[in-house]
Parts: sequence; structure tokens; C-alpha cells
Amino acid sequence: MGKANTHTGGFSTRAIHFGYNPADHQGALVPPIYTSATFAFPDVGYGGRCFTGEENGYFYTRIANPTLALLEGRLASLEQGVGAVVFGSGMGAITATLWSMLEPGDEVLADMTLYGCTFSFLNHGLARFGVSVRHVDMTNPANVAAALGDKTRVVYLESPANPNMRLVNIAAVSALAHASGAKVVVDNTYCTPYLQQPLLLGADVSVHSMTKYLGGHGDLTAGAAVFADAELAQRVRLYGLKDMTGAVMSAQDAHLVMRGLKTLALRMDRHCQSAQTLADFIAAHPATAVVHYPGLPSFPQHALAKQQMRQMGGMIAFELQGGLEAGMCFMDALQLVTRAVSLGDAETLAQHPASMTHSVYTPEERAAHGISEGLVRMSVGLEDVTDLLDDIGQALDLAHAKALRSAPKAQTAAAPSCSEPA
Ligand code: 3LM
Repeated sequence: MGKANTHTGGFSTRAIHFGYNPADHQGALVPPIYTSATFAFPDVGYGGRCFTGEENGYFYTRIANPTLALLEGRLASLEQGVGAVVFGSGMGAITATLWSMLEPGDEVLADMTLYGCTFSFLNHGLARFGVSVRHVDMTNPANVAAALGDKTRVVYLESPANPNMRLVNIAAVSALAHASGAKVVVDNTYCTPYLQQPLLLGADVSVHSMTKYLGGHGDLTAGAAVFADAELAQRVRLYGLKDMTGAVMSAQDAHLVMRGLKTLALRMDRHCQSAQTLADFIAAHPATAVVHYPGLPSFPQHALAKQQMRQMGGMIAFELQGGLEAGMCFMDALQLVTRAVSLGDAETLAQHPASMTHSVYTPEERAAHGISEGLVRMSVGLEDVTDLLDDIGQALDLAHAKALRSAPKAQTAAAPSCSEPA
């Protein structure tokens, strides 16, 4: 038997090799997929000891499974955690983690802008069970300092935030939270461990929707939580996963995520490069009112982005001069870019947060939480960037023409219709 390969090399080396040695598996280069739901006990005493934790064997896949364990080890290595737990979806990871960290009477301090279902879980889920939820604008850490109280158990944030790209200074907020006895959970889905390392910046838990960049191909749903604290990791596994959510991931999906991880760095490099090119292009187009992309010098938190992110990411959000109507026109005119929610796929995806991913917020809540009705969100894929520029260019031209036509004094005679793409 060989020794499991626990490479301490660079990011991609660990993403490809960590925790696995073909010599332990009859030379198989690709790790076997253990589809078994249950595991045989050599004797009844051993089985009982598995349940008490005295024996470290596998006994049921909802609690642990060898294929899932390999992925968990890889994720912990990539994000410098002491452990990780994987789940059947990103929401599985978020809900299992928060159910395990909170009790009635506790408070969650959350940033203003969060993915729609996370916002819903906090405000319509946890809040029904005696956990209070307060949102503060964490782009200024002083607001966090002022809001932290005796009951604040968890500080929760996304950076960049879905969908408006606002950043939070993870190191500053973590230091403040810890001084007040609270733990910090960061949703690192937009960045992946390749672009941002929340635990190294001081966070306690980094959660992911692996449905996005980590899987990378839009063919699975999965989630993960990576921990700086082994005791908390165990609590989330044995309570949040096992009892509270049962949000177990399938071994086949774990295999697909491990396949995705092998190319994560390559893919992220390309996503980031193309997103910068598109953000520059969209920002310079006369149809555009504002582009939210951390890599633009005009981005208010450009300096913070350079400080805490390796590169500027593959997500762009923008608003057009003609507001909601122009945004809708732009999206309907797209021919290569796909109209769809989700992100991190090879395909470039565009969606309208106010009516889709963030429709769970009321219009008043969207206004208060910085999510404008006309915002367009784009997940920049891996296609040839020249083709993306062509498609986005023609759609912006149409949206611009339409905005001019509907403006009070516009010269509209020759403007093409939005419903008649070139
Ligand atoms: C989306 N987001 O299009 P799953 N955290 C973040 C996310 O963006 C998401 C999750 C957690 C989108 C999904 S909307 C119906 C489609 C930052 C998902 C939840 O449970 O794996 O979907 O992850 O923004």
C-alpha cells in the first residue's frame, strides 16, 4: 500500500493530488466513487463504537463517505482550513452551518446584500425560530463595530456580494467580531479558494456553493463549508448535516467536483481575464450608466479588492442609462450569452436579479439593500472573448437606441427596435 498523497505544493498541485495515491487503489488514476449508502461492520461492537465516535470508521453516507472525505480534505487544503464538510447544495452548507452555530435568543449580524435565498433563510427561516437578524452596511467596518452586541453570535457576509459586487474588509470585520465574541462566516462562492482565502484573513467558516465555479460545468448542485475550528466542523457534520438538514452530497457529484477542481485555477484565470475585458468594454459604452466590477479603477473598493483578492473575479453587474427597460432590452437582445441564473459555468450567463435571484426581497427591501431594479448581472464564461464582445456590443447598441427613442427629446426615427435584433 502506498501512502495517501498529502502534497503541500502549490494550489493546483493540491487541487489535483491532495489526499490520494493511486498505489492505494490498484493504480487507478481517478479516485473510485463509493456509491454505497451504508458500510458493513466486522462485528456489532465495532458498529456501536462507530456511532459513539470511539471508532473512526464509515457507517452511513449521510454522515461520512470515502469519496466525500477525499473532496473534503482537498477543500480544507485549498482554503487552509482544519476541516471541511460537503453538502448537496450551497444552501445546504449555509443552513447546516448556521443551524449548528445559533440558538434562540442569539443574533446574526449580516451585511446588507446577500444572495436571495440566504436573505430568505435568515429573515424568513431562522427569524421564525427565535434568532434575530440585523443587517448593517459592512462596507464600512465602523458600522460593524457599532452594531456588535452581547447577543451577536455570528457575523455573516459575502464578498463580493451577490449581485451588486460590494466588498467587505474580511480582516477588519473578523478582528472586530472576535473582540466581541462573535464568529465570522464568509460566503466565498464568487471568489473560490483560488481568488480569496477568508480563513487566512481571520474568518471562522468559509461557505461555498460548489454548484458554481468549483464544479464549474453547470452539471451538479453541491455546497461546502471549510472551518478554522475542528470542533465546529464536527458539530456541523453531526448536527447540521446529520440531523438538521440531511443535505448530503452524492458521491457522483463529489467526483465531478474533484474533476472541476483540477482545472479551477486555469478556469478562474480565464474567467477573470475575460471579465476585465468585458467590464472595460461595457463601462466605455454610451448605453452604460455604471459598471460594478472590482477590477475597474472607478470601483469604489478597487484598493480593497487588490488587497484581499488574488484577481478580480468573473462576475460583473451593471446598470444601463435607460434603467430597467434598457436592461430588459439588452438581455433579450443577447444571442450568444445565455439568459439564465447561476454562475461560474463555461457558458456566459446573464440574469436580472430583481425579478430572479433576488426576487425574494420586496421592492422596498431591494431599495434599502442596494439592489437596483435595473441591475443586470453577468457571469463571464470561457468562450472566446471576441465573440462575447460582439454579442454584448450589439445588445448594448440596441438597448442604447431604445433608451434614446424613449427619452423625451430623442431623435428616434432610425433607431432599431429592441424586439428586432440585428
Ligand atoms: C445565483 N446562487 O444565480 P446552491 N451563495 C451564493 C450563491 O450565489 C448561491 C448560493 C449560495 C444562484 C443560484 S438562483 C435560484 C440560482 C453566493 C446560489 C446557493 O444551493 O448550490 O444553489 O447555492 O445567484
